[in-house]
Amino acid sequence: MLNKYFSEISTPIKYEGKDSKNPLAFRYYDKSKVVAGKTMAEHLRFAVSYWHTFKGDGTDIFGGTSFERQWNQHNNSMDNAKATLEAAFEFFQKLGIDYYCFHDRDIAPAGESFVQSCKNLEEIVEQAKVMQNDTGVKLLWGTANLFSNPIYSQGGGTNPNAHIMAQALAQVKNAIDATKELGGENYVFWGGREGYETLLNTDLKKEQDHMARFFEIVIDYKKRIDFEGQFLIEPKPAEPMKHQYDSDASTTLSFLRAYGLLDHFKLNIEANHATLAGHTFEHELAVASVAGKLGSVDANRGDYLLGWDTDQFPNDLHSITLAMIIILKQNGLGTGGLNFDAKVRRSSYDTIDLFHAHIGGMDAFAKGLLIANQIIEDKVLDDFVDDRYSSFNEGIGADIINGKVNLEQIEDWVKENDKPQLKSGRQEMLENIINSYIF
Ligand code: XUL
Ligand code: CO
Repeated sequence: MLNKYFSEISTPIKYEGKDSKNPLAFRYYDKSKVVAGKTMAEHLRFAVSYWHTFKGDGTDIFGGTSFERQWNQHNNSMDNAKATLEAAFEFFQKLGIDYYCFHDRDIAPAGESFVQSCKNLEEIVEQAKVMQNDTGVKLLWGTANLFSNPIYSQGGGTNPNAHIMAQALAQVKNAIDATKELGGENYVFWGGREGYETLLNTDLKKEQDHMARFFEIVIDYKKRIDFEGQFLIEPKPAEPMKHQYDSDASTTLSFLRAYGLLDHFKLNIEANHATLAGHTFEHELAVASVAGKLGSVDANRGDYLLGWDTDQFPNDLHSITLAMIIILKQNGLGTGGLNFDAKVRRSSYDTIDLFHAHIGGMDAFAKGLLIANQIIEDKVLDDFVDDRYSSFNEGIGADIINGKVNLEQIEDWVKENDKPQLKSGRQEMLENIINSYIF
């Protein structure tokens, strides 16, 4: 096992059970424990996000770097990128995590020219491939960073400049090639700057038509190179743009449906993006899931008091339990997983903080999985929900649903059957039941 950048951890993090007081052990995440026919590792498919964990340096809009990482010499060199890759694989092994996710410009530096950037990426991919083979760590998904380079300040696929749209497409091609080369199981589109700042200079129709064309071109390429990974779109309402086209799950699904693209995509739902959109995490997961489109999850959380994407590590067991109920009910995430799109706080200076953060997130989801599974096995919600709609199983309810009555016949029935019986939704009782499983 590599041992250079995280020497404070000498052996991989272990499962020690719930009574352990060791802050560097798992109390619930027992990789090989079988729950409902699958191991915890198979259910949860955790991934580390490269950009936050290895490229994050504590910078925020009020100040620069606050973490000094041994692998980061704060330059754009390939040596720096290679050292970062080594640090990454050492971290994966010591944490005992099976997957990672990357952005092209984080794993390899942008060069002076587009051609040079592509070469840099290819070179790093070769090294990553060797390290994946040596360690067994796999790529959950790759993506192209179409938001850092100033050329993308007015969008990638929706940029008003055709040259820039073309460059965005070319960059995506290379990022898909890299993902395919590394056996990536999915490829994510995060519409970083696909949106607009002001309608005064924006043709909304044109920009969405262009985005759809962008996807068509990429879908055509995916087919021709036989890339079998799942395409995922990650909704987010705003930030950096004021309005983003893929603002939430429902809007994204409508866009895909309107342009006939639905079959080619699933969604990557992020908890913090859900709350920024004015929804709960479980709402976004449920909207995607009932449409058969919940493909993967960016597992993080926001802050109730801060109105931006704080990308904190997930630790809210209530929210995680509700999320795991939805995931278990659709029989897992398929090729997707739980990617910690999360960063330690600016004042968490030490590399050990990266372990605490991930251990906490993994344990919270492991515990959430156990609780959710018990709730499902005991059918506490299912039976209630089934009963709540039972008036549609017979009589007028069944007739309406099965198209057996027209509007006048319905009116006649209502005239004969005045005053519906009101049945409580029992929200408080159900909330108490969920809590009784969590406590
Ligand atoms: C940004 C964000 C990205 C995506 C991947 O808000 O969530 O990190 O997860 O491009
Ligand atoms: Co994300």
